[in-house]
Amino acid sequence: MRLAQNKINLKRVSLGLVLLMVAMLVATVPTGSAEVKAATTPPKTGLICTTGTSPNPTFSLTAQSGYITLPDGNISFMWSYAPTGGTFQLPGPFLCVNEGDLVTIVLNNKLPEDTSIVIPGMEGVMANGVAAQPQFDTTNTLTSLTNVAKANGGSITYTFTAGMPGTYLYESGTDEGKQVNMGLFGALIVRPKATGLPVIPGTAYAYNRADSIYNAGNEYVMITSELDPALHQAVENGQAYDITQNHPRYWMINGRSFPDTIADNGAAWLTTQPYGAMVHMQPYDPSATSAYHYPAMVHYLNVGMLNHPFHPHGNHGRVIGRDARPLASPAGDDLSYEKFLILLGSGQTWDVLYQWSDEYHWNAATNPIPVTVPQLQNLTFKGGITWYSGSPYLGVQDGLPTGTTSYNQCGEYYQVWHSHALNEAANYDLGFGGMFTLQRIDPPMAQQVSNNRLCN
Ligand SMILES: [Cu+2]
Repeated sequence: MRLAQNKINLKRVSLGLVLLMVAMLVATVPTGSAEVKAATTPPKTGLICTTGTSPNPTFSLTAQSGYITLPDGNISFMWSYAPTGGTFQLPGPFLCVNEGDLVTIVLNNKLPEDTSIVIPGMEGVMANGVAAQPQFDTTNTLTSLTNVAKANGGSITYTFTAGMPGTYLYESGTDEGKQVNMGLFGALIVRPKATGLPVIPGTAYAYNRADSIYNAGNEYVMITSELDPALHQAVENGQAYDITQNHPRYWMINGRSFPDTIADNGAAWLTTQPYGAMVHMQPYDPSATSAYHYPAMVHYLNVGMLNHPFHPHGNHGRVIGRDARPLASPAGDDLSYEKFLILLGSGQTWDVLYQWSDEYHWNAATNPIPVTVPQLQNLTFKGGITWYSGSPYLGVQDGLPTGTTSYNQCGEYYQVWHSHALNEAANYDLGFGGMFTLQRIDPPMAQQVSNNRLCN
């Protein structure tokens, strides 16, 4: 009976995978439409790409106002880039294009002031057919880093060839201190041609290098930003605001603050904040045919004004790219490096690979952890809620105190992943919150099956 149940569950899993693959195919099949397209059924975690029709993808974005919610119940007025004809969202859509594509971004402006888009590191950008360039007023004062869409209904068309693969910010180039803080930012990922590199099902490459391979089902974006509610209130009410007095109170990943960061993509109560930030993995699998033989990919982008020391607990990462350039010597030597805590500088992007190895293979029967496990009440509970399985062993669920609500599904582990500037791990000075998410490690599939308890 248990075996039969396993088979049914596994079938469900494979059917789910097939449906997901079909959905991905549908999302990437060229339709000739110039409109922004996104997958209709988003995965619970991980990157949701908005794609166009390669080799000439066109994206239409509208700079407009809207609202987001914060975990403490506050609501903030925002500006952001919505898909034209779609609903307001923060951040702007994550645009994915291929190396060599001729990319068009049409920017429509519903804001009461001029705005624009810059893509730091992208070369040869044209605006309405001429080279994009900084703008000056009649007194020769800089008014924008690039050509603008005029206030209240203007539009502008940017075009460029996506020349170098990697991770790019796109953001306002006009009055950035104000406009980027208001939420005018998003991510652009340029996929490499990967010509001549081995084609391995379930994997992808971040750069034109064999050592940039990763598990394509485990790809994540984390855009970090800060929010000072005083700025947002002033803009909403048409009042003055002194940017030199900027004092962030909310700290965000992908437009959300913890604990909203660990909610699924498309969580129902976060209608204008579609992107989660939980990193969901399984342990390294020595079999080269398993997706978990390959690391997860995390694209970090820091669009804020401050630097953030960032790390997951208990897990080094391998830095393979910075600012959309692979870490390689001119001769092509691998210059990637392992790092526990990385410092996300303002305006930087980092491409980092993560692999979780079950290093010590702790097992209650055959290889017990050589410490006395603390009393349960002293472990990870808050308000009678826990993500702890009741056991320190991966894939094992054990008793929890009476009255505890557990969100543990299958004996999985959770580790924090956050800005180590701990004032940023807060919502309006109240911790924990803010620039903070979780890494979730599920037991290997074979263990899930033998436990007769599949994670999802
Ligand atoms: Cu930490």
